[in-house]
Amino acid sequence: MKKSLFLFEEAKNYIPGGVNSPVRAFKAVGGNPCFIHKGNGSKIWDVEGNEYIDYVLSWGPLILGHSHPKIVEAIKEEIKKGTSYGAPTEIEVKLAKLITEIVPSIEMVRMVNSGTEATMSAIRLARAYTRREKIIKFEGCYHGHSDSFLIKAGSGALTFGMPDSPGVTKGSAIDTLVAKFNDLNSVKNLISENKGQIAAVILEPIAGNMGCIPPEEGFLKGLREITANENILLIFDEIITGFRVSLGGAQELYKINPDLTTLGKIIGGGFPVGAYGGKKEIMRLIAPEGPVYQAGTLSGNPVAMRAGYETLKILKEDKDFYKKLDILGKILEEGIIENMKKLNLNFSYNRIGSMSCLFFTEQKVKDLNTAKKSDLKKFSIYFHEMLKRGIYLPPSQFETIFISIAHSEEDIEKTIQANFDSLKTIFA
Ligand code: KE4
Repeated sequence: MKKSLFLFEEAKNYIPGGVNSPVRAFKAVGGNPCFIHKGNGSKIWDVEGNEYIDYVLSWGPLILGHSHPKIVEAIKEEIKKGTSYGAPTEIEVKLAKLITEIVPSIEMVRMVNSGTEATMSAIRLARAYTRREKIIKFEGCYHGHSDSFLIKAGSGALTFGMPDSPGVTKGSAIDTLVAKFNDLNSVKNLISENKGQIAAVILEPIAGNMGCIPPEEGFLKGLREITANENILLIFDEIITGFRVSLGGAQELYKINPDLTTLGKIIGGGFPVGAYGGKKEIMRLIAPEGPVYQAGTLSGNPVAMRAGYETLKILKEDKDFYKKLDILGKILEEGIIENMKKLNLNFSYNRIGSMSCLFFTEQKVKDLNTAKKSDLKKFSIYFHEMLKRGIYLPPSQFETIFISIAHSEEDIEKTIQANFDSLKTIFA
């Protein structure tokens, strides 16, 4: 770990916290981050040459695994022609068309460069379309770092949100209301307290940022009904779940039609991309067709578009893709559950397809409060025990592991064994 440590110390001189995104610094689990040298398929190697089976996959984008040959070839071809023109290109039209074909609720889509940009823009659009200012988000759901979302529940769930970060003004916090995931009544209360003032409800249809938490029976359907009745836009943030839990995302899995959807991660094939889309009637408000301004120097750049296009084409053409991913996820889940039985442990395990999370609590985890019951100290030890055994997990209890199609059954078996040995070391 010497070289990683040296690099981390060096990095801290020039980059806040030595990282370009906070979760990478291992603060939640202690120790120092591995500096990664390369990735291929399901594996990554750190700068010391240690090999890991990767369950972070760049926080979701790499559903095909690292350096998929077809993606590498396509990017090479694209880059040889040029990298960015700040002008329209054919490939961005092809990707937009493909997304609208795969996700019926998205009739039009605008490309941006990150998930944060996508959700920030979607909220602006919702406010313009409804001429209302307030939004409802759910505690524990993460939608990027724009001011409207760095908000925690105000005192008493019926009052306004409060800044969750210095630099976020009361002015921007006041328009964000915070409900509880899987609790329709918390939404109904906020709506009745703010009649006619709410532009949108935004959520991760399957929460991936407080560990993996699926929606309970009726939750999404109830949200769709309540928002439709109140002329509130329903925004599905599918930046994780889009093309992850099924080709058409969570909205296909649960058969719910949101008014707007935000995308990212997988649609960029490993390059910086975000997108927001939905009904033409709403999207037509976006400049230059409409008055709602949103722009971006590298939005729709041909390299990222090509990587995303080729990725989605592979997902669309392999009719068994998601079945294969789900089988891998099932084998891992059953192996971990079996391990816990052998060790007389009964921790909570949530899984949807190739998204899952082992919570260090025996409580059923269905929202942020129950997720917070997890023993974070034990999780930290588990994280490092698994790392020692060549398994690279997200360095936080409140994240989700991802499996790629490049993960082999051998990788999964090795992970199950490492899980048993790690749990035994901690709890036996
Ligand atoms: P970005 O701005 O990081 O591209 O996307 C923000 C975002 C929006 N919506 C959802 C559902 C997300 O999960 C994210 C970003 N996810 C985190 C971790 N789950 C990215 C990792 C990081 O912050 O470094």
